Amino acid sequence: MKENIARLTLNRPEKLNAFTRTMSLELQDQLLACDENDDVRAVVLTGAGRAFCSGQDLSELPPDHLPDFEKALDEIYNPVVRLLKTIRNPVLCAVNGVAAGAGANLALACDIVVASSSAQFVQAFSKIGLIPDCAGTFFLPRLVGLQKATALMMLGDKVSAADAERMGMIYACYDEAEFSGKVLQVASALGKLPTTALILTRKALLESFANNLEQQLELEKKYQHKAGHTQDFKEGVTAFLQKRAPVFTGK
Ligand code: T3D
Repeated sequence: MKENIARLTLNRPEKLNAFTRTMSLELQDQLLACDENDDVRAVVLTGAGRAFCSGQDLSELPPDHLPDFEKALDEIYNPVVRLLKTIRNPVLCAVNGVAAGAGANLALACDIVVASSSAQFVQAFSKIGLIPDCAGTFFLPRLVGLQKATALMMLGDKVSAADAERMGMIYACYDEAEFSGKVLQVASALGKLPTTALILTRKALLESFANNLEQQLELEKKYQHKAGHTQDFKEGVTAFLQKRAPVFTGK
């Protein structure tokens, strides 16, 4: 860990980091460890080699020996998405290369997604007769709208990182040459911000999907009360009045 940032790397580059049960269990352990470690203020999720993640390892799905899909989602994918949305650290996804199937949707479940200009996003599921999972049907239409999401998911088009940025699927696309520097810059910024306020922001945004205006106003009141009682709030206002940069501790 450097500068309070934990870096988690999907690491099976020879298979474009295709997702396996073992990889999921390791990722779940690592995310939990970040959640429990007060020194971690931001998490970066990325892939080794030329890909971010090519989705489910298809060699683990022999067509003549069908797996229990419900069990697989219960144990391999859904726990990861839940952790990404509940751990006490903001998660930056650094999509270094192709992100396909569950790999694309794993990225979209992170708080902020940036990608290298060489990356592509592919909703590959329809090509093999499956439906998009890993919460893709939840996040993608909310990011790009129902029409684009439907077309991308039905047709399985490859979307370049630049187009993904243009359509609001991701926060930013950076030139390959400057990608790692930019990732570090965004991660460092996240690691220095008031962590509790960031996590309450994530919760408020997520819950807004199920709330009406009145419920959301009440929820903002509740979370603002929490944020307003952190040391970081005191520090933020004090620093502003003293005309200096704040030093947030995440407390
Ligand atoms: O219950 C459940 O578990 C269901 C859950 C499903 C969730 C899903 O994620 S379903 C979707 C699964 N993913 C895919 O269908 C994507 C398959 N891969 C591709 O379409 C392409 O590989 C890519 C678009 C990602 C990249 O293309 P390209 O041309 O850059 O690379 P490549 O040559 O196709 O792949 C390189 C190697 O990686 C190759 O192996 P080889 O020939 O060099 O030995 C290829 O077979 C391997 N690979 C790529 N993706 C996967 C994979 N091996 C296993 N599983 C993969 N998903």
